[in-house]
Amino acid sequence: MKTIAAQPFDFTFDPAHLALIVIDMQRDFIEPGGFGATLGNDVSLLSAIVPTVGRLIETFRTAGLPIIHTRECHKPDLSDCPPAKRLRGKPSMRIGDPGTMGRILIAGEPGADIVPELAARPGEIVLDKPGKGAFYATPLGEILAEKKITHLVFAGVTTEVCVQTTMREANDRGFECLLAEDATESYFPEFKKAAIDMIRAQGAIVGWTATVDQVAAALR
Ligand code: C5J
Repeated sequence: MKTIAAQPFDFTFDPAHLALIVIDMQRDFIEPGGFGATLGNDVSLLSAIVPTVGRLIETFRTAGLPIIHTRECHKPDLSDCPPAKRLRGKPSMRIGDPGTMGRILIAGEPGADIVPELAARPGEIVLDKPGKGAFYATPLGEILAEKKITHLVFAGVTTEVCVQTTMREANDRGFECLLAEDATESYFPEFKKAAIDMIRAQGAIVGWTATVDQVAAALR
């Protein structure tokens, strides 16, 4: 067994049952001209964590542990995109519209891909998901069961939307979950802080948080 010096208390796990889930580190959220930018967000906040997420991924690669990357995107015919999602708000471009990196949030388009610095390596799983949570309408649950995973480390964007939703889904399914707090980011710093506080409040009601250095120290 190994232990990460986490908050609100130590996170103890068997490395044979640990996996990393990297949520939506896609060009559409992180680069100018993508979905995040069409919603009026400052994407530079998110691009700043790319090296830290890369360090966490390398830690798991070195330890030989499973890595799952997710991408929020939709089929080209939008059959998996509820109209409520596409039509809500007043973005400058909607899901499926042609943007500078191809059609916004559409599978197979350049903008839907993971930023090149964090591209998946052979053997790593890349899961396309139509929702905020990575368990909804994907085989994630079956993949984790097949690999006998019980403990999950999370990274990616955005903290309070797809990361927190997936962590809550995982928590409800019985996984022990830890968020790498410097390998996740929000367009709204106050939302990131609130999400981290919520996750570890009430005796880790959703899960634990720790820095990438703390995770790496335990896996070395
Ligand atoms: C959002 C995400 N924010 N990956 N998606 O719409 O958090």
